[in-house]
Amino acid sequence: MKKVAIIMGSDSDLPVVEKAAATLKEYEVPFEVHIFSAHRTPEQARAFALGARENGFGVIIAAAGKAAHLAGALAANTTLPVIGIPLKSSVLDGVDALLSTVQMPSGIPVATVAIDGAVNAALLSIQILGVSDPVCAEKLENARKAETEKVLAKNAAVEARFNV
Ligand code: RP5
Repeated sequence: MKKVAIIMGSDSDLPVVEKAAATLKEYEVPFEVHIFSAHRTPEQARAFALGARENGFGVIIAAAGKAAHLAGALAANTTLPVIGIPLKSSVLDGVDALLSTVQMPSGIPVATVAIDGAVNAALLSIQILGVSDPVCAEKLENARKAETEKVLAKNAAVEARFNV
Protein backbone atom coordinates (compact mmCIF):
# COMPACT_ATOMS: atom_id res chain seq x y z
CA MET A 1 0.00 0.00 0.00
CA LYS A 2 1.18 3.54 -0.76
CA LYS A 3 2.11 5.70 2.23
CA VAL A 4 0.58 9.03 3.25
CA ALA A 5 2.98 11.86 4.10
CA ILE A 6 1.91 14.33 6.78
CA ILE A 7 4.05 17.45 6.57
CA MET A 8 3.68 20.34 9.01
CA GLY A 9 5.32 23.74 9.00
CA SER A 10 6.23 23.77 12.69
CA ASP A 11 6.12 21.54 15.73
CA SER A 12 3.53 23.99 17.10
CA ASP A 13 1.18 22.41 14.53
CA LEU A 14 1.40 18.98 16.18
CA PRO A 15 -1.80 19.11 18.29
CA VAL A 16 -3.91 19.28 15.11
CA VAL A 17 -1.66 17.02 13.03
CA GLU A 18 -1.95 14.31 15.70
CA LYS A 19 -5.61 13.90 14.72
CA ALA A 20 -4.70 13.10 11.12
CA ALA A 21 -2.09 10.63 12.34
CA ALA A 22 -4.58 8.99 14.69
CA THR A 23 -7.12 8.57 11.88
CA LEU A 24 -4.55 6.99 9.55
CA LYS A 25 -3.49 4.68 12.38
CA GLU A 26 -7.13 3.69 12.97
CA TYR A 27 -7.46 2.73 9.29
CA GLU A 28 -4.04 0.98 9.36
CA VAL A 29 -2.76 3.15 6.54
CA PRO A 30 1.04 3.57 6.57
CA PHE A 31 2.24 7.14 7.02
CA GLU A 32 5.20 9.32 7.90
CA VAL A 33 5.22 12.66 9.73
CA HIS A 34 7.79 15.40 9.04
CA ILE A 35 8.38 19.07 9.81
CA PHE A 36 9.32 20.92 6.64
CA SER A 37 8.68 24.62 6.42
CA ALA A 38 8.13 26.44 3.13
CA HIS A 39 10.04 29.42 4.50
CA ARG A 40 12.35 28.04 7.22
CA THR A 41 13.52 24.84 5.49
CA PRO A 42 12.46 25.35 1.86
CA GLU A 43 15.20 23.13 0.40
CA GLN A 44 14.19 20.17 2.56
CA ALA A 45 10.51 20.72 1.70
CA ARG A 46 11.34 20.77 -2.01
CA ALA A 47 13.56 17.68 -1.82
CA PHE A 48 10.84 15.76 0.00
CA ALA A 49 8.20 16.63 -2.59
CA LEU A 50 10.51 15.82 -5.51
CA GLY A 51 11.24 12.35 -4.10
CA ALA A 52 7.85 11.54 -2.61
CA ARG A 53 6.53 9.39 -5.44
CA GLU A 54 9.63 7.24 -5.77
CA ASN A 55 9.77 6.95 -1.98
CA GLY A 56 6.41 5.17 -1.93
CA PHE A 57 3.99 7.95 -1.08
CA GLY A 58 0.58 8.22 -2.73
CA VAL A 59 -0.73 11.40 -1.10
CA ILE A 60 0.77 14.34 0.79
CA ILE A 61 -1.07 16.16 3.59
CA ALA A 62 0.38 19.59 4.35
CA ALA A 63 -0.60 21.43 7.54
CA ALA A 64 0.40 25.04 8.11
CA GLY A 65 -0.83 28.22 9.72
CA LYS A 66 -0.58 31.98 9.14
CA ALA A 67 0.71 32.81 5.60
CA ALA A 68 0.41 29.10 4.83
CA HIS A 69 2.19 28.37 1.58
CA LEU A 70 3.48 24.91 2.54
CA ALA A 71 0.83 22.93 0.65
CA GLY A 72 1.32 24.98 -2.50
CA ALA A 73 5.10 24.80 -2.25
CA LEU A 74 4.98 21.01 -1.96
CA ALA A 75 2.42 20.73 -4.76
CA ALA A 76 4.74 22.75 -6.99
CA ASN A 77 7.29 19.94 -6.83
CA THR A 78 5.17 16.81 -7.18
CA THR A 79 2.24 15.54 -9.22
CA LEU A 80 0.99 13.51 -6.24
CA PRO A 81 -2.28 14.84 -4.82
CA VAL A 82 -1.66 17.38 -2.03
CA ILE A 83 -4.24 18.04 0.69
CA GLY A 84 -3.85 21.29 2.62
CA ILE A 85 -4.94 21.74 6.23
CA PRO A 86 -5.16 25.44 7.09
CA LEU A 87 -4.41 25.83 10.79
CA LYS A 88 -5.94 28.14 13.36
CA SER A 89 -2.59 29.30 14.70
CA SER A 90 -2.85 33.07 14.52
CA VAL A 91 -4.79 36.13 15.65
CA LEU A 92 -6.82 35.74 12.43
CA ASP A 93 -8.13 32.37 13.67
CA GLY A 94 -6.96 30.45 10.60
CA VAL A 95 -8.76 32.51 7.97
CA ASP A 96 -5.35 33.72 6.79
CA ALA A 97 -4.13 30.12 6.40
CA LEU A 98 -7.41 29.07 4.77
CA LEU A 99 -7.15 31.70 2.07
CA SER A 100 -3.42 31.12 1.56
CA THR A 101 -4.00 27.39 1.12
CA VAL A 102 -7.21 27.33 -0.88
CA GLN A 103 -6.53 30.15 -3.34
CA MET A 104 -4.07 28.30 -5.56
CA PRO A 105 -3.72 29.72 -9.06
CA SER A 106 -4.70 27.43 -11.96
CA GLY A 107 -2.16 24.73 -12.74
CA ILE A 108 -1.07 23.60 -9.26
CA PRO A 109 -4.08 22.30 -7.30
CA VAL A 110 -4.27 21.86 -3.52
CA ALA A 111 -7.32 20.07 -2.11
CA THR A 112 -8.07 22.19 0.94
CA VAL A 113 -10.05 20.94 3.93
CA ALA A 114 -11.61 23.05 6.71
CA ILE A 115 -9.58 25.07 9.20
CA ASP A 116 -8.00 22.46 11.53
CA GLY A 117 -9.75 19.75 9.45
CA ALA A 118 -7.16 17.10 10.15
CA VAL A 119 -9.53 14.15 10.37
CA ASN A 120 -11.08 14.96 6.99
CA ALA A 121 -7.62 15.42 5.48
CA ALA A 122 -6.73 11.89 6.61
CA LEU A 123 -10.05 10.46 5.37
CA LEU A 124 -9.63 12.19 2.01
CA SER A 125 -6.13 10.76 1.70
CA ILE A 126 -7.54 7.28 2.37
CA GLN A 127 -10.25 7.89 -0.23
CA ILE A 128 -7.57 8.83 -2.76
CA LEU A 129 -5.64 5.64 -1.99
CA GLY A 130 -8.95 3.78 -2.13
CA VAL A 131 -9.32 4.56 -5.83
CA SER A 132 -6.80 1.79 -6.51
CA ASP A 133 -6.71 -0.01 -3.16
CA PRO A 134 -9.84 -2.09 -2.44
CA VAL A 135 -8.84 -2.65 1.20
CA CYS A 136 -8.91 1.12 1.86
CA ALA A 137 -12.19 1.47 0.00
CA GLU A 138 -13.80 -1.33 2.03
CA LYS A 139 -12.65 0.13 5.36
CA LEU A 140 -14.17 3.49 4.41
CA GLU A 141 -17.40 1.81 3.38
CA ASN A 142 -17.62 -0.06 6.70
CA ALA A 143 -16.86 3.09 8.70
CA ARG A 144 -19.62 4.98 6.90
CA LYS A 145 -22.11 2.19 7.66
CA ALA A 146 -21.11 2.16 11.33
CA GLU A 147 -21.50 5.96 11.50
CA THR A 148 -24.97 5.73 9.94
CA GLU A 149 -26.00 3.11 12.53
CA LYS A 150 -24.79 5.37 15.35
CA VAL A 151 -26.81 8.36 14.10
CA LEU A 152 -29.90 6.21 13.56
CA ALA A 153 -29.63 4.94 17.14
CA LYS A 154 -29.33 8.52 18.45
CA ASN A 155 -32.34 9.54 16.39
CA ALA A 156 -34.36 6.63 17.78
CA ALA A 157 -33.46 7.68 21.33
CA VAL A 158 -34.44 11.32 20.72
CA GLU A 159 -37.69 10.33 18.99
CA ALA A 160 -38.60 7.97 21.83
CA ARG A 161 -37.99 10.72 24.37
CA PHE A 162 -39.80 13.63 22.73
CA ASN A 163 -42.37 12.29 20.28
CA VAL A 164 -45.73 10.77 21.18
C1 RP5 B 1 3.62 28.28 10.07
O1 RP5 B 1 3.63 29.29 11.01
C2 RP5 B 1 3.50 27.00 10.86
O2 RP5 B 1 2.81 26.05 10.12
C3 RP5 B 1 2.77 27.40 12.12
O3 RP5 B 1 1.38 27.10 12.02
C4 RP5 B 1 2.95 28.91 12.16
C5 RP5 B 1 3.68 29.36 13.38
O4 RP5 B 1 4.89 28.65 13.51
P1 RP5 B 1 5.77 28.77 14.84
O5 RP5 B 1 6.17 30.20 14.96
O6 RP5 B 1 4.88 28.32 15.97
O7 RP5 B 1 6.94 27.85 14.64
O8 RP5 B 1 4.76 28.26 9.31
